[in-house]
Amino acid sequence: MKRRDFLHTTSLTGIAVASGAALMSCDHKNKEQKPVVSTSEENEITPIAIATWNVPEAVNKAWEVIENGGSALDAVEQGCRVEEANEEGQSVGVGGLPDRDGNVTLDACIMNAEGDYGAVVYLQNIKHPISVARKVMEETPHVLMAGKGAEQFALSSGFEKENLLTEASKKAWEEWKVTAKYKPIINIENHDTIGMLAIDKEGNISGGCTTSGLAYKMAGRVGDSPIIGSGLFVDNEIGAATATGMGEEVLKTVGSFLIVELMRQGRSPQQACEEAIERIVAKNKDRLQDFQVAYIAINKKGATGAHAIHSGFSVTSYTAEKQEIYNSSHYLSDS
Ligand code: SD4
Repeated sequence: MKRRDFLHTTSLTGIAVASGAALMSCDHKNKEQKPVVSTSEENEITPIAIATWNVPEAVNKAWEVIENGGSALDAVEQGCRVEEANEEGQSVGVGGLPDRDGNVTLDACIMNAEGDYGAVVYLQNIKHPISVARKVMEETPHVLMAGKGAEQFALSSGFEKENLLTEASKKAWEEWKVTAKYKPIINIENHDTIGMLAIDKEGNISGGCTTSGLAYKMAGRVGDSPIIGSGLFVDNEIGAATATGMGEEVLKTVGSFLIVELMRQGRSPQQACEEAIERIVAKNKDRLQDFQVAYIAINKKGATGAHAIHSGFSVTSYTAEKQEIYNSSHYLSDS
């Protein structure tokens, strides 16, 4: 048993030193983060809000909802909305980098503790796809809506039509067009697609995932983020997982569902994330330098895991005990 050994990249207010957090030792190379085992007793509830990347405002918002007794579903929706509205985040919502034709197209999904799911893909002109996804889940007989139909549904539900292409993203796209080389790069930014998982005070789990997808993607391309089981999966009996990075590889391995199923079989969230990354690694040995994939996961007890192919993947996590941003462990030693 050792104390947590997280690499803190940012110091946040209200950070409390975790006391007595049990750790599992892990022999995989390059661990920066040790798997966390919750301090909670078997049936104790450990509320948490956790998200991919360095997104303290979003996670703070989700945590506020949880602290005030709100549902995990409200928490993830509210948290994701913060990033969707943030013009500086160029991979989510307004300000997202466009496809190769200059159109910002958004993908998002949400899943609640009952196992209900709603999603939108290729949605344009609407700032909050996560909320449209929730409406699809709660107010239609469907789970997944695309393109114009999704936009019409959003408009008829009271969402406003807005221009999502900011000057900064337009300029970046125009610069890209000079060479127009389509080569998705390893994303090691501190800020990207947001996948968020939460447990509320009732112990219920929900998740959300929202993105503008890969920059300069082919028109019509949809990634993993809005697809149930790939970008996100929640099973209230077991836990939840969400993904970021090269969606094609996550889709091919149905990564988030895989992680939840591995936890069902007894893996810790950390072990499950590592195994899901290794599935991708095994099939891509000679092109690992070309892309990043990262996962985060929680189990029913509030234990967490996070693992990526490359270094540089950060995780933001709030519990009553601790608020932190840390770098996940990663598979490759040379990145
Ligand atoms: C996608 N997974 O569209 C998303 C992109 C992403 O960090 O997560 N970028 O493939």
